[in-house]
Amino acid sequence: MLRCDVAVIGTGGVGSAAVAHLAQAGASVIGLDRYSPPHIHGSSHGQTRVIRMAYFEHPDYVPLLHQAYRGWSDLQQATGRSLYFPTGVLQIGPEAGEVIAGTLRSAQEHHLAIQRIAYDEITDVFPGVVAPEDCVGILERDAGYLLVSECIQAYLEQAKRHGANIKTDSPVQSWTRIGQTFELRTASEVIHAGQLIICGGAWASQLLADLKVPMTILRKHLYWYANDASAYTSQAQFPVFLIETPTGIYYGFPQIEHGVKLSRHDGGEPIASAAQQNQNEDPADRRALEAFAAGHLPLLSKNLLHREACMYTVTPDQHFLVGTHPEHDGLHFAAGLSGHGFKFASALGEILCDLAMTGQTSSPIEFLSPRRFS
Ligand code: PYC
Repeated sequence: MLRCDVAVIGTGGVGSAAVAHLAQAGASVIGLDRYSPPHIHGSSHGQTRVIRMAYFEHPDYVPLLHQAYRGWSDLQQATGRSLYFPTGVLQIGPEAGEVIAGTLRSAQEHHLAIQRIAYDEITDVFPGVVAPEDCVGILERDAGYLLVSECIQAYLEQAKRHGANIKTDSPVQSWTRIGQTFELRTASEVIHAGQLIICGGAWASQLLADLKVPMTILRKHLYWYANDASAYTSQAQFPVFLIETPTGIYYGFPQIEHGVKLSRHDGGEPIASAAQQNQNEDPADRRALEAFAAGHLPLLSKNLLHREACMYTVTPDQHFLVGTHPEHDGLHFAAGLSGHGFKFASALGEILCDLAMTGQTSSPIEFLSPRRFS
């Protein structure tokens, strides 16, 4: 039997950060993952993730974003890797829509620098982008993208350097509480841990079933198109973008290596469990995305170079579940990241480390407590 101070189930974005922070804080830590991260079976793959501060989802995320930006910068410095690319983020939508109204609210409440771009100026500033009618643009310059697999690799390197034991290809079959100890079973091992952290991504709805918060797992598709025009390159100052249209919210990135990555943020195909995930194409999703591209990114090639599928794990209000389990005081979790969580992984890893090491955190996470559903 193995013993440790803290066991972490799931070493994707948040779990790898938690393991690294715990190991650096001097805890004996075992990180377990059912695959070998970074991998394409969960929610932390697909080359890039958006990072932005004027957060349309809710202004309460902004303090956590300050912490997340600091965390990514520390990780870059500690590992010498380039992880964050400040290309700027351009958001376009109706003035009163979810994206623009929410972004303006966060920017105003937190005094964040943003630049408004009128509808008829958007194509002048960004040749290659045609905004939906009657929409406005907001450019946030101190925003951009993270390289997702590289972030996970960097945290896992840091974790190992500080003595963490990372067990890959080790699905946790069960966890139970025995007195003050958590007992975890894999196919070949029993682990006893003083504290348990669960960051199981799409597997969280099973691992945290007793939270009784319904989480919907959605299959989502990522597409990379060839780029014959210089318009969509970061050399041409092309930013990450997110566009709210009458038919959906689409987003994409400047060209990186293989091409221009595009995806749809809303929608998605519900699946009963993470075990049902596969890499199959969804022709209707692709048709809708290509109709969006034809209308709003008219210089983009129609040549699809690459495609991947990933999963969102969505809570009823699309806000995260983070904190200490209401019935198990040594069990901490980050779950239900609802398709917008990766950028927070550096902050959430640090917060989970604080909770496991001290039982508290100074980060403002009360709004993410699962108690809001009870
Ligand atoms: O987290 O900003 C985000 C995002 C946009 C689309 C998908 N995720």
